[in-house]
Amino acid sequence: MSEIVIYGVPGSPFVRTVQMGLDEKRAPYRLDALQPAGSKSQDHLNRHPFGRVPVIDHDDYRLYETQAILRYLDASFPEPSWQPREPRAIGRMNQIIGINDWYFFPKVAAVIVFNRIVGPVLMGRTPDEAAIAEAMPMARICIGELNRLLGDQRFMVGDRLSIADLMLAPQLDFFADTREGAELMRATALAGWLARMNERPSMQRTQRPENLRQAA
Ligand SMILES: N[C@@H](CCC(=O)N[C@@H](CS)C(=O)NCC(=O)O)C(=O)O
Repeated sequence: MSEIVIYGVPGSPFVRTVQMGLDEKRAPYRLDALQPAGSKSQDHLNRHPFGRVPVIDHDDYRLYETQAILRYLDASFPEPSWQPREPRAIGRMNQIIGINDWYFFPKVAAVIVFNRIVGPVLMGRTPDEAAIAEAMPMARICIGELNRLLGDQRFMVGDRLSIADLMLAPQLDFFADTREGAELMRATALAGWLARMNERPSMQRTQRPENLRQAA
């Protein structure tokens, strides 16, 4: 299998999800690292007209949208599968991916992680406390729901790693480094799940750059 190229900003949770996925599948890849502003460069807009990361190139096949990339990787490297077969488990996995993509990332992480860590570290910005406070009700709903859906399972859906775990782990690992995330996740089953995910070599080998790893 030829090397897959990931275009992405190091430390971006969606990029880390794809890195983790490739690491889990033991598939060769290379990260073509973009600067944060690079996602809006013309070169990158030619790859991804919405100006986001990640994008992958696999030979002459180009793909963006993280969950689509993971489904492609799972189809290309079938064992072990990341997708359950039982209908209710499939529904649950897709529900969790939707919570991440529609609520947690855009309405919580993109506000709280950005204001607490990314903005101050990479752009010298002062956190917008009003924006953080405004995001907190949605943060409580997201963490409450994800914790409820996890319940006492080992992984987000049953006893095997799925796309839901790969989508969420980099997001919640970053969020847990903010004071709001740490507080909301304290003593939850979700914190135990994150600790188990953090023991995986795929998490350890895809750490955020050091400057984005300091709790805020
Ligand atoms: N729906 C996209 C979301 C990707 C996304 O929003 N990535 C963020 C980084 S974590 C990004 O590209 N941000 C750059 C920007 O908004 O300019 C996916 O699943 O890949």
